[in-house]
Amino acid sequence: NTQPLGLLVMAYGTPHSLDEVLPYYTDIRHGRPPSDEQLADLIRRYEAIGGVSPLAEITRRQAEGLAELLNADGGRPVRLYQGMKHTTPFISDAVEKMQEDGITEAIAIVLAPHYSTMSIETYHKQVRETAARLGGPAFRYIRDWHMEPRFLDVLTSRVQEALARCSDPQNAMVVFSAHSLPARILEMNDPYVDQLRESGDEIAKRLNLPHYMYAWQSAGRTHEPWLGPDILDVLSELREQGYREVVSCSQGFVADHLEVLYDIDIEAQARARDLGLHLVRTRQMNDDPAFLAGLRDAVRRAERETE
Ligand code: FEC
Repeated sequence: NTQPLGLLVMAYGTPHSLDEVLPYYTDIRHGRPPSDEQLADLIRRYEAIGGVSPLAEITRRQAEGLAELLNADGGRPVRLYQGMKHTTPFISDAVEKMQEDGITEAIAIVLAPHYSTMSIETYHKQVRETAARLGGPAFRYIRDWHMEPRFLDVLTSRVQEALARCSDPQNAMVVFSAHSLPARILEMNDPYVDQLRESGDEIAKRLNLPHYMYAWQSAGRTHEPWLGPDILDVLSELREQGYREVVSCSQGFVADHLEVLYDIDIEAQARARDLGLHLVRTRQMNDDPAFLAGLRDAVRRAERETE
């Protein structure tokens, strides 16, 4: 087939300026505007990381880098489209553009490794609904890619590199984290928690880690219970247990964005400092070509599996 395969790369999206924080936050909250206090607090967090999040730029580099690798591997050429969940260009805009451009077959990938009905599935739903309304393109969906070998290779080296920055790596605790979700996913047979453990256990096995555990971060500011333990509480408990050094690996995220630059680098670091803990964060994937090669493999595999 010589017609290009549509490649829809999706990510969370971030406000392009502080003026866009209100519509962005309202979209995240399913159309309910935040209170003035909530809005001010989110603006304060963006200001603390420099005014805007680097996420939009990193997503662009990741998507373009992935398309470049795919167009250089001798396989079917791809045409890239980018769709964001909460800001422009929205997922539905991207799917409309694909249909207008005459793309009939496409692959959809989300820039987050672990699958949940409350995360990845909500992206897929938007694609499915838009494509159904327009009568195309036909999509194949990459559900998860947390066990993609080249992704795990990079993650392993990132943890290794962070441990090397500890003064006593054998006695440091490695804390794997991902974005928390409402605890009701536990009653929904959702694979999210198991997938986080699957990739974390694999890294631990490869590095023969003496101390590692799981925590959740960045829980939403709502009244319902969220998955725990929260990484901030974990830091306090680890100090009580006698740990002096912690490596934080936010393996559920692949870019430097608010939830890493604020929630870990500012908030968790402040907690660690108060406790007298040395906290070292693993570097994010961003547009590392070795990581993008893992995504390329995932796309080609999805293409083969559904042929
Ligand atoms: O750098 C940036 O500007 C964007 C950072 C960002 C990423 C991200 C990823 C995920 N989220 C996930 C789930 C939820 C759920 C709620 C929720 C709320 C927020 C808020 C901000 C925010 N998220 Fe996010 N998320 C990012 C940013 N997220 C800001 C709103 C303020 C706050 O609570 O802090 C709760 C919604 C509700 O109220 O109903 C649920 C998941 C991911 C990782 C997977 C993915 O990337 O899609 C899951 C990046």
